[in-house]
Formats: sequence, structure tokens, C-alpha cells
Amino acid sequence: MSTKRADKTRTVDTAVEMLLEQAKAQDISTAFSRAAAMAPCPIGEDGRCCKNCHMGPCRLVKPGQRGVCGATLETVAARNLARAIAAGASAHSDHGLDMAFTLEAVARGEAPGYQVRDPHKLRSVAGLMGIQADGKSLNDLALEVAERAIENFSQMRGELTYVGRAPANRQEIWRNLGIVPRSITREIVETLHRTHIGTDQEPEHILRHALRTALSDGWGGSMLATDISDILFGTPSPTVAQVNLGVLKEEQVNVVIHGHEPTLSEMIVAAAQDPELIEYARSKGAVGINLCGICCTANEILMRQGVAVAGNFLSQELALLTGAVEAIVVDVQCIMQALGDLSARFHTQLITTSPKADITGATRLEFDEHHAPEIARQIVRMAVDNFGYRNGQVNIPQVTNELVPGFSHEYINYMQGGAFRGSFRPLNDAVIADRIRGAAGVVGCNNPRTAHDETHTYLVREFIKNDVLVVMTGCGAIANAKCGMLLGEAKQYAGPGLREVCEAIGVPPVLHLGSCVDNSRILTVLTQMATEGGLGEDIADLPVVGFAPEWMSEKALSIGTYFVASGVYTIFGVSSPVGGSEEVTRLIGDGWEKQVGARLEFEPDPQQMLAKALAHIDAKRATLKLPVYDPSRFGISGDWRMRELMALPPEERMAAQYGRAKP
Ligand code: BF8
Repeated sequence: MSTKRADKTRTVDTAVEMLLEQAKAQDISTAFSRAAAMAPCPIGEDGRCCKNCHMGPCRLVKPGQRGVCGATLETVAARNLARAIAAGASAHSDHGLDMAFTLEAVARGEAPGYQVRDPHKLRSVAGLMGIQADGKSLNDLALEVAERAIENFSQMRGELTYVGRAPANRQEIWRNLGIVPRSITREIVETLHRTHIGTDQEPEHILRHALRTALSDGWGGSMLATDISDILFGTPSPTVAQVNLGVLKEEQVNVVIHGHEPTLSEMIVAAAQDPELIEYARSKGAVGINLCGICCTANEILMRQGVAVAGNFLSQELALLTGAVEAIVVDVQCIMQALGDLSARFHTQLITTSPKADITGATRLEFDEHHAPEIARQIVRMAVDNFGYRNGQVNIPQVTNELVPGFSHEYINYMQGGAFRGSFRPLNDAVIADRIRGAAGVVGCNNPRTAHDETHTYLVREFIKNDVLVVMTGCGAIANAKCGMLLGEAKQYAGPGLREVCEAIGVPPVLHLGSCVDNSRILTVLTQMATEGGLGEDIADLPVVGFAPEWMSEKALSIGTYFVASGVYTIFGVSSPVGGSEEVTRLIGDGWEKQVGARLEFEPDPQQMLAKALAHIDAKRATLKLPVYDPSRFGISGDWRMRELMALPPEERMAAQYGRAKP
């Protein structure tokens, strides 16, 4: 099985499949049909195209061929990867910077509607930044934290503050290699400079700086975005929510929030509950206002407010095809330009709110944190006004499932002993005793070049069956939520040891940690596992793996690279953006393993991905001198449910595994 789509499977989500059929009948293009109609450029796909100056673009397709400037394939592929990582890091980090500006405005009393909702987190972040909290008002402390965060973007010398959160051994590796980030902005600017024509030409040297740039995302921009969001909107803890396109409601005003930043969406959540606006919706013939999300904005308001999720990246166009969406409100990242034309075919208002992102065909309503509640109310009012303009049949697939999201690092600590004795001791002990074989972080996007959600769900099912605890973020988490894997009941699919642990602690075997910037939560969780004792002293010692099986975005490349730089063996699916260069493939594999103790690999075959991951986990266990994995030692076999499912005819199995089709 290859993750490159060679067969007719477009998606494993029945709701998506239903709407794709409708799109075909109505002759509406979607990312699925556009991908099918246009093969990827074979030269650009595997890193052989250089567009860094106007003597080209140069296509290095013959052995030994060089660009007009003399650049080799290795240099071109390394530069392309480094630039993609810098773009991904900048997306996460610009988001983090805006969060810091919002915190600053709140602290100065200039952002009505916002407040420090989690003072405990504020104090703990201040402590991590070396800021004395005693005797300071919340606003004074928030201002100092915001200013320190902003400095992490702009300082030109020194080290990122959060580098000090990593295990000591890891910090030493980074220092010895000269890849401790000085600031977020400086590393990204330097990547663009180094990859300009005629600057850095040595592939290993270029890629070493790519590690540094990615670290400025993981331990900088993303980690700050997560921490400040928790301070302003609350640190997540488990809640129950609904997922899939059936969360749209025919008789209500549907507002879909899509993008990445929680600042305005949190205000829209409040506006949608405003009795005056609900009454206004009733006056227009609706029974209420229904809010739901797509992509990582969805994950942000899901984790903290339990707001329903309509779908992940490849569901965004399909939500509009239901004919039931009054407004889709977007900010930044992963918003398909196709939404502009598509919204014009329906009654949907496409509202773009970020000063950074205008979209042809969209209504612009710029977000400003100084007037957020008014802007949010204006958006909800526009959606209500649009309810009477539905211009066709409403067709909402009646498919939903439940999930339990909200596993912040703080909650994972708490769930293992409460406020008094919270620690990672039980988790580490379960790994040491072989009840849990290891852990996998399965994160990242959808990509229409591979069957939607298929590899995400395959890997997660197989991991938990093999007693591997799974943590998830982003679109991968939504994929698994849709088929019920983010519920306590999913323990029935888990191996015996993992199931025992889930039953003892009362958690699902698959933990939803949040949005893509919240991959930083995985870094801090791994740090605590590494420093808790019994599993080595560095993240690279742990029996863990990272995955982005259906990746497509530059952000995914940045995440994967900071996982590797932090010591986590990481496997991507689909295909390799540097596959044209054996040397660059070697440098990010063997080369990075030698330098930072972990490899980045691109593996299109899901079964191979799984085999490599389990072999890696077992090898790390052996190095730690832990018992050889033996599922027969715990509980009763956890495989019975999977065996029953596999014995069912394919349609019945799909119905049993994915969603609940309501009659
Ligand atoms: O930041 S997983 S498709 S939505 S890039 Fe985009 Fe990828 Fe989804 Fe969240 Ni992350």
C-alpha cells in the first residue's frame, strides 16, 4: 500500500465521500478533483527545481547536471528544504508573535473582552522565563511575560529563552553543533540569506542551519503561541465534543471558523452565545446559532471550549457544499483559495479577518484585538442576516462522532497523580514495565495525493493494537476523532498492556494535544519523560517516534525537523521533497542521526512506516535494557475487537469503524 493515491479511494470518511459525489453531480471542482486532474510536477516534487534567481528556473534532471550558476542537485535540494522549513517556522512564529502582542495589549488594559484566564499558567510561564512573580499584579506580570516573548522574536544575540526547558544533554548537543537559536526572526532571515543565489552552497552546512531554524519554531514561536494561548484562554483539560460534517445544523445559522489563531475565534464563541444575537437569529427564522470549526482554529476552540469540529483540511470546501453554511470566517494558513469562487456558488459569506490575508471574493473584516468583541458580534450578525438567503437544497451528511480532546501537558501531569502528586512516574513506569511499548506522535495534514485520513487512521489503530500510546494534534487528530479513536471506548482496540493503563488512569489510548502550534506540548511532555528517570537522560533515549503521514504544508516540514533536532526519529508519508538527491536524503537520515541523534525519513508505504517505527521503539527499549515487548504478559488480549472487525464485510466494517450514520 502506497500513500500516493493509485486506486479509487479518495477518503475513508463517509461524510466526505457523500459530498464528493454531490460535487461531481453539480460539476463543482474540489481539491480532490483538481489533484486528480493535475499530476504533481515531477521535477519540483523531489527537489530538483531551483527558482532562487532569474537565470533559471533550473531543472536538474540529468546525472551530474548543474544549474546556470553551477549549483549542484544536492545544493538545490538542501536549499529548497531549508526555505520550506523557514516558511513553516515563520507561519507558526508569526502566529506566536500576534499572541504576544495580544497579551501585551491585555496587560496594558487595551484589549476589552480579553483577560488572563489562567493566572497559574502565567506564573509558571514567568518562572520558566526567569521572571520573578511575587508581589506583582497579574497585569504587570503579563506585561513582563509579553515583553520577554516579543524579545525572543527580535533579539539579535543570545539564546531563545525556552532552550533552557530542554533536557541538559539536548542543550549540550545543540551548543556543540552551534544550532541554539538566537532569536526566531534572526534564524529565519538567515535561512533566506543563506539560500539566496551564491551564498551557502554546502548542503550539510545549509541543513545544519535548517535545524536551527526549525528549533526556533518548536522551542520558540510555537511554544510561545501555546503558552500565551493558555494564559489568555485557559490551559485545556478534557471535555466532550462532536466531530464531522453532521455537526452543521439545517435549522440554525451555521458559522464555521477556519484557520489557526484563537484570538478572534474565542470572541466569536462568546458572540454566538449572546442572547441578543440568538434572539436576532430567531427573528430571521432560525432556531439558534451553531458554531463549529475546521482545521487548527477548530482545534483551539475545541480544546478549550468544546466547540464542535466540522472537519479537517480536506473538508473545508465540502462544508460549503452542504448549502447550510451562512458564514465561513477565516484568518491565516491552510485556507484554500478555492473558497472564494465556491462561496459565490452558494449563499455563504466568506469573511477574512487577518490584516495579513486578503482573499479574492471574500468580505474583509479586519481583526483588531482592541475592538474584538464588536468585530465578533458584527461577524455573527452578518451570518444571521445571511440565513434567509440559502439558495438551494441543504444537504448535511448525518454523520458525527464524539471525542474527548483537551490533553495539555499540564493535564497529562495531573491525570497521573492529581494536583498534589502530579508527575510522569506512572507513565514512565508503564513504559519501563513494558505495559506501554512506546509512544508515537502522529500529527499533520491531509493531502489529496493520498487517500484522505486513511494513513492517519491506519497507523493509529495499529499503534494502539501494539501497545503504543498515541498523542495527536492538527488534522491527524481530527481524522481519528471522526472514527471514534479519541474516546475512552477506543481502548477496546488497544493491546493488553496499554488497555490496562488506559483503564487504570481513565484516559483514551489516543490523546488529542491540540493544534499544530501545540506540537510544542509534545516537546515538553517528552522532556518530562526524559528527565523523570528510568528512560535515559535525553529525548533521543526514549522509545518514541514522530509521524506526519499525510503531510502537505511547509509547517509540517518545520515541525518534523524540530522533532528530529529534539531527538525524535520522524517519518513522513506521501513522498520526499528531497527524493531527487541521494546525498540530501543521506544527510537528513544518517547525517542528522550522527549530529542530533535522530533521522528524518520519507516513507510512502504505511506498512513500512509502521514496521520502521516499531523496530525503532524496540531498539530504543533494548538500548535502555528494558524488557523485550511481550503482549501476553498483561490483561487479556486486546485484539479481539480488531479480529471481529476484520472478519466483517468491507461496508459493514467501514460503518462500524467510521462515524455513526444516523437513520
Ligand atoms: O496547522 S495539520 S493542514 S490545518 S498545516 Fe494545515 Fe496541516 Fe491541518 Fe493546522 Ni497543521
